[in-house]
Amino acid sequence: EYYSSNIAWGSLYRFLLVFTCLSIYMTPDLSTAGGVNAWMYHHSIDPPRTWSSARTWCQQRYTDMVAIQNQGEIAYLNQMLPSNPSYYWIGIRKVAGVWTWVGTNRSLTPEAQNWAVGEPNHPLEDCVEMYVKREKDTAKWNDERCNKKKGTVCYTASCSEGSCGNHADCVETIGNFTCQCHPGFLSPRCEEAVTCDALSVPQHGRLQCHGSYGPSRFNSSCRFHCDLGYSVEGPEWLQCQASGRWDHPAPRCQVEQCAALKPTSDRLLRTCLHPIANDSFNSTCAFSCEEGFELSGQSVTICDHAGRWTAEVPTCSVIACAPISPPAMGNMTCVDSLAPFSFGSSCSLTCLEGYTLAGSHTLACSASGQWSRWSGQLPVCQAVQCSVLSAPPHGSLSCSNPNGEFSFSSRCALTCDEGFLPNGTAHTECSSLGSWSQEVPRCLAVQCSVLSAPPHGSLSCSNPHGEFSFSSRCALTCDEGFLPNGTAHTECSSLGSWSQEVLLCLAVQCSVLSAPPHGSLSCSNPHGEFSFSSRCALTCDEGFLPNGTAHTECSSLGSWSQEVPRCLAVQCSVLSAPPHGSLSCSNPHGEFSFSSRCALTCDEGFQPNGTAHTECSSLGSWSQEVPLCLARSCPLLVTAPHHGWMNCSHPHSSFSYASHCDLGCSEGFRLSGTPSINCNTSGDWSGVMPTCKVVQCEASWLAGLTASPLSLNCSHPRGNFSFGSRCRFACAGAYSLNGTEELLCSSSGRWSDCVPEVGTPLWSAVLMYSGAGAASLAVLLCAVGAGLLVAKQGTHNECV
Ligand SMILES: *[C@@H]1O[C@H](CO)[C@@H](O)[C@H](O)[C@H]1NC(C)=O
Ligand SMILES: *[C@@H]1O[C@H](CO)[C@@H](O)[C@H](O)[C@H]1NC(C)=O
Ligand SMILES: *[C@@H]1O[C@H](CO)[C@@H](O)[C@H](O)[C@H]1NC(C)=O
Ligand SMILES: *[C@@H]1O[C@H](CO)[C@@H](O)[C@H](O)[C@H]1NC(C)=O
Ligand SMILES: *[C@@H]1O[C@H](CO)[C@@H](O)[C@H](O)[C@H]1NC(C)=O
Ligand SMILES: *[C@@H]1O[C@H](CO)[C@@H](O)[C@H](O)[C@H]1NC(C)=O
Ligand SMILES: CC(=O)N[C@H]1CO[C@H](CO)[C@@H](O)[C@@H]1O
Repeated sequence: EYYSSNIAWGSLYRFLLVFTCLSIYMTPDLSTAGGVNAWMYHHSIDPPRTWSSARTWCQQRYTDMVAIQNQGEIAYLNQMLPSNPSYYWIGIRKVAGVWTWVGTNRSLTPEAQNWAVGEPNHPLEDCVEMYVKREKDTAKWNDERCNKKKGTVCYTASCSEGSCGNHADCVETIGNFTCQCHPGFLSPRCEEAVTCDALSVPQHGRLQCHGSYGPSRFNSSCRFHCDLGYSVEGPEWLQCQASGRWDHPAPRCQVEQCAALKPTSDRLLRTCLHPIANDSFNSTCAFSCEEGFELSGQSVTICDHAGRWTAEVPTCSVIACAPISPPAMGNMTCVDSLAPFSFGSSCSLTCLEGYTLAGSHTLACSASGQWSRWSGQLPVCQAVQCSVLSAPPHGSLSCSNPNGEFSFSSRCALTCDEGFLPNGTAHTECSSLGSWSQEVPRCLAVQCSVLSAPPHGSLSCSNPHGEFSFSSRCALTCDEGFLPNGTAHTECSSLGSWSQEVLLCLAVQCSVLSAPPHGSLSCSNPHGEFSFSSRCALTCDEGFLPNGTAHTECSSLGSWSQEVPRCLAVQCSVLSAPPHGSLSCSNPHGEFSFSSRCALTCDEGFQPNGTAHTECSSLGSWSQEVPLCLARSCPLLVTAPHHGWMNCSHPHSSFSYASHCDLGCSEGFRLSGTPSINCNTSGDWSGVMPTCKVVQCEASWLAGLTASPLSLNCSHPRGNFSFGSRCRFACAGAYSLNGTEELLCSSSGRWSDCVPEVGTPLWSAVLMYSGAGAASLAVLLCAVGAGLLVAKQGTHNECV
């Protein structure tokens, strides 16, 4: 701003007109394009004033102390002001250590400085005077103490608020002002902003503009943006300058550039695509290595939108195979084209004498090997092999194998199982040529003596290892009826001896037989007494018989075909005593057997009907039969008693021992004699036959009847006044019968009713007439009858 102002002052200088308080009116020597200027100065030298009072004086009357801003003005003032020995204060002083125009409050610029030689020169001299019309250093400035008193120079301003627009400074001229436009604005009132050329939108980018005075006007600014992967080449911001030009040329959008890729190895292969430009945004490079080398790092890198590669360039290093060492018992020689045990290395392998190489003789380190990238597995040096030995049957091999099984210098020893012996040298060794020093012998079974079968026997042998050899087992089988004497088995031991030297067959033995009582044995013994096939026959004494087969034979199992029977006495039939008898027997050889004798005894009342003795003969028959015991007979009873009955029972037979007869009489008769008789043991009846007599009724009452009017008419079919007798009564004269008309003698010997009396109609007369005799008699008779009845029956008292 000051710069601009300074320029304006420089251009205006020659056109200034100056007035003074002394009415010195200076007509400008030139008229200007800026119009009429009217800048008025006023000065006063009397009284002299201090700097502060000088300023107060100016400010009270005019605008302010003079502000000198260029050399032209200085020269003019020097010329126009009258000479004053104390010179003149000007409107500049030190404020806070800085020389400042007090009117405009602007610092003194170096261009505007007008110091006399050697000035300013004192720290305490804060105000400035001007040497007007001085001989030396005329019109120059000097610092002075502010309380010194000097002439006063003032000025009057023409500018007022609103004289110019907002974009201009109002510049005093003589009696007038002029609008001094701020940069970027145009006259006359400086309200129009300068215009710049319109900017065009960049390729691969866009534009953002902003201006407070309109697009592309002064002070408008534009910002450039570029698409992803592009960057602004040049200033990002452009501003329209007061000169009407942009402060910078318009930038371009430049694709982001990545640094050129530097190869890390001459084995590295690269393939790149550059869709936009070389090594720039979106460029893609793929890496690989030559054969035998391997990539370490990313195989692809891309130039990103910020111009950076996404990955560093990878490196190629030679492929290394695993280090290998020569096999045991071998040597190795390697040739390396690049590095030890690396791609291109080749190793050849050999074995020491006596060993053969198993596997490849040469191993190459390749890029695609299978085992640790070698072309093959590491070979081994194997000892020379002999044939595989196997132990013969019944033997076992124990080998020492310093170089592996059945290999060079292996030594094997044969050990035969127990009972076996090797048929040759038991040791062999694998030679350096791969052959055994000798064959492995066989293990042969130990031999025992030859066995032959004994008489009555045969041998069957199992020979697992040959006839009559170790562990042969022979079993003796004896013919039927023979048994081995002791063990039947023998076995050939591992020492060549039989466990049992002699085998024999002996006949089977049956138990010793002895003859039973009453018998004798006779035997035939082809193989010894009571042995297999011995036969024995039993003979019994007379009257005795064997109770089974009399012959027996010793079987092959050692048992008799049957037991020797006993000799039993000949048996007669079993006798039993007849009824009512008992037998008593003597049995020297058993009941009812040969020579048994039996005698019959009959019970009392019985007697045998034959010979009572019999004997069992040797033929088994009784000398005679046993008789019967018959009951003794009593005399035959033919008839029962007259008017009676006989009831006989006969336990044995009719009218014999124990027969019993009950005897009785018919109704109305009574027994005279014993009511029963028995037939006793001696055949006699126990008593004589009784008789039956008719029952008698009482007839003593008859005597009383002779003096009574009763009539009595009796009939006696079985005897006088006995069972069945009937008596009828009747009364004579005027007498009536008082009672039954008829009496009947019952079978029990009682009358059927009481004896009647003579009737009562005449009773008193009768009584008086004939006395009490008849009546007393009748009462007596009835009393007698009743007494009899009472005696016989106990309840019959109807006549009492
Ligand atoms: C003062 O200046 C203005 C414009 O600069 C002009 O229009 C005017 O006439 C001048 N006045 C005088 C008295 O010269
Ligand atoms: C003059 O300017 C200074 C700084 O530039 C400021 O501090 C001071 O207040 C100003 N004085 C007046 C009267 O404007
Ligand atoms: C120009 O623009 C800047 C920033 O936009 C602003 O600070 C400045 O005051 C402006 N100048 C003018 C003269 O308008
Ligand atoms: C860059 O590559 C991306 C992905 O391939 C694609 O989308 C984009 O359009 C490319 N940009 C340019 C400028 O070619
Ligand atoms: C004979 O006696 C038997 C037995 O004592 C008896 O049962 C039977 O009735 C009697 N006979 C006569 C006619 O009395
Ligand atoms: C019959 O005899 C009974 C007694 O002996 C006597 O009581 C009764 O009076 C007699 N009757 C007549 C009619 O006499
Ligand atoms: C004496 C008397 O009169 N007797 C008689 C008994 O009864 C019989 C028959 O009833 C007669 O013939 C008797 O004359």
